[in-house]
Amino acid sequence: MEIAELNQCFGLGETIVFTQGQGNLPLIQVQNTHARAVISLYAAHILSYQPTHAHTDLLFVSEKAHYQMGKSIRGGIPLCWPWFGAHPNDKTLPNHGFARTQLWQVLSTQVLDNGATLIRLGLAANTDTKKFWPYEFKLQLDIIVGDTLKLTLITYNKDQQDFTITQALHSYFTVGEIEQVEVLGFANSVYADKIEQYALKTQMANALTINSEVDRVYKTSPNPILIQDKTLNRCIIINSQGSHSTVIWNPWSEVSAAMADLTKQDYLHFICVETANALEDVITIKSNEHYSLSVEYAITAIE
Ligand code: TA6
Repeated sequence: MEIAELNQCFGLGETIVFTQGQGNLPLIQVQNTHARAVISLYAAHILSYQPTHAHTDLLFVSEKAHYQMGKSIRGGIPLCWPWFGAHPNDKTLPNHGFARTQLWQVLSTQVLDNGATLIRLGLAANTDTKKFWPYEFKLQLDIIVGDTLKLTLITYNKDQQDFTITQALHSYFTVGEIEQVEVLGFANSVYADKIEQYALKTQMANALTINSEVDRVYKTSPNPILIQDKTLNRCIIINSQGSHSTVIWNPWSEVSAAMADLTKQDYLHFICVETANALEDVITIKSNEHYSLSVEYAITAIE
């Protein structure tokens, strides 16, 4: 659909406006009394969310991000689906699946009773997705832009056979200075350490601080997870459902410098805390059934 047609069918006054973004990719600009947000129809990718009371965006997006069909956008909230990380038995397939490199459809837009805005996006199996994955599926992302940001990713199995997925909402959160940040919620939690060939380790302390590369898949998804940021004087509160694993990633300086779509300093200003079903946390979805993964992000000031 062209931008004019999208505005005609799904635009809602000043609340929802479709525009052409970088690389000619269609964007949804959302503005209501609670917050504003920017969502790319390419990849159903949330690029920005800022509640009215907040001084800084929830999300980090790299200045060097690619806005190009076939490439993932570095930052915001990429959707890793139908597999998280490398494909389990075919390394030639794209890292983190293909949902983050497909153009999605708008299914509906709606103003809710409390003034929040619901945007419902969809992706269905097509000739391109069949190159990567043989199954018939429908994927739906419900985005509620209100005084919190709520996402629900629903996988519908439309195939005649059961299938399995792993997945993640790979959120890049803006932080003031990474070394001043504490991630809270993982006391006594087991994780697979990707930078040590997935060695299993236990984090005893509640607070995780970051001063080197971190790439972990925790085998739990506590509620809430807090990201305490003394520099920005805020706390990001994460509550999820349907997730049994959490990924925490910061590439630190060396890995960051080797990535074409991050600047040298970017690793200082983001942390990924990802609501996931990853590694052994594989979800089986029977034919004609569905599975929901959801998360809600809130921002509060630190008292
Ligand atoms: O979620 C963490 C991770 O899987 C890391 O291992 C790191 O590679 C990152 O995602 C980024 O992956 P990408 O494919 O977007 O470059």
